[in-house]
Amino acid sequence: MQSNDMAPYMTNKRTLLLIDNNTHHQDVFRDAIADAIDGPFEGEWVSTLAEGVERLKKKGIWAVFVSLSLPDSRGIETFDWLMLAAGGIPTLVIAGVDERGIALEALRRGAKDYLLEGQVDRDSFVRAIRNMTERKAVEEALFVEKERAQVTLNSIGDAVLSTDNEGRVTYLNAVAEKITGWTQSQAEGRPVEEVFVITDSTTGELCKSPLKVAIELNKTVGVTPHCVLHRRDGAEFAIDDSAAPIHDRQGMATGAVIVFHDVSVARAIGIEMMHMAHHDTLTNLPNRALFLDRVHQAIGMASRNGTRIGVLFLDLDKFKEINDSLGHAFGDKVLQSVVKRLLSCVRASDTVSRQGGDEFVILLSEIKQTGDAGVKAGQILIAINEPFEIDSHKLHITASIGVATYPGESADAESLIKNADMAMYQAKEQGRNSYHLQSVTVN
Ligand code: GH3
Ligand code: MG
Repeated sequence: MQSNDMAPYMTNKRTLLLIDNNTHHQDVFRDAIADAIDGPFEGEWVSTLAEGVERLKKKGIWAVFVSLSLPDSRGIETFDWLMLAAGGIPTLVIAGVDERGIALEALRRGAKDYLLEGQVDRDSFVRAIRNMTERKAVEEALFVEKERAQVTLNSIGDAVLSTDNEGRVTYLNAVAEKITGWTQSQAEGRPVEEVFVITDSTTGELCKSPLKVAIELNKTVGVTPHCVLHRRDGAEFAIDDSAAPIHDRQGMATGAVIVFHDVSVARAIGIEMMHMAHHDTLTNLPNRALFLDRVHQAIGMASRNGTRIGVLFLDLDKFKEINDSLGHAFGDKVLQSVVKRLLSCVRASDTVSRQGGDEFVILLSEIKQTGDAGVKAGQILIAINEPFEIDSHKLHITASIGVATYPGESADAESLIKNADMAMYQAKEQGRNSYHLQSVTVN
């Protein structure tokens, strides 16, 4: 409804128009207007449809009473013509005593009420005016309420989407339109699964619509964990959502509403922070904490399956000299190149970790016998011994490696790493560029 249509209702007097050539009706209409209690009202009357339509064009009419037997028009057509001219103005029809069927048809087509000719007296007009006033007040209150809700829903940062009981979309606010890529008019009446498409970010499987779950369980359902919303153009958004059933006054579910918001940035930051908390920034390798966790898990698996694991503790020899002669930044590049060599020596299921400085630890998650860990240590030494070419410098690097295996002398992850560390010191003491297998040194 536009504001200029509302203007007449804001003036003090409400003008009622009677379109009827029956003089008795005109008289009682005049009396009823004088007696109507919700006024002040003023009345105008004309005798033909043509005059009525002309009057309506001039605006300012609050409600229309129209007879369906006019000199220039009869029956339901009269009402249809009037509706075209009256727009949203509430209309009451006056039908002949044997025209109840036509009156009911007029109600179906939008008339607010009807009077049959035999009942037209002052009191029936007063009652009809009263009913119209009350209905109008309710409609206006609803209109204001709806406007308020609409403005509120479009002002909040969250997306809001609602459906009817069959899961067909009834409403989207502006944010929901943006995130789903569907406008209100495109989405209205479509199955919600078409408009609000969500999948589980870990399995990629389609999630059941939280709106349908809310209707089925008849209660509010919380966030669908890790879900991703697929916009109409294919873009994806991580979202948090919560859905609730909508009830009518009798408490019956009439649909559901879902509130959701884009958490892509927050989730990406969370994932990044999680990664940073468990990885070394220079090499992007798992750090000490994550490595310890992997060794815990590997020990658990090995004891369940009766298999073996090995831990190699590696420290570069005389690395400080590289830093001192070529600079710390160059030293960093050397560390990164060493990491590439180490990764190329192990299986994907093994873990290479940086403990700090020039120290690395390697978890061999499945070895057949203790000696296999030593063999791997030997292969790594050979790989490191290959000359490095970094920024046109050719370098010869060596490393010392300590080896500990499970089951063996170590009962848990911490002692396994510590024993490998101690074995590494043995290798250093016994000349570097070697590995030490707990009690045996190999050059
Ligand atoms: P050793 O043969 O006994 O292992 O002697 P080393 O010179 O390798 O010295 P050590 O292992 O005791 O110390 C490692 C050195 O690595 C100390 C420090 O100068 C250097 N370092 C530690 N962290 C970093 C880093 O992030 N980047 C660089 N470039 N150097 C580092
Ligand atoms: Mg060192």
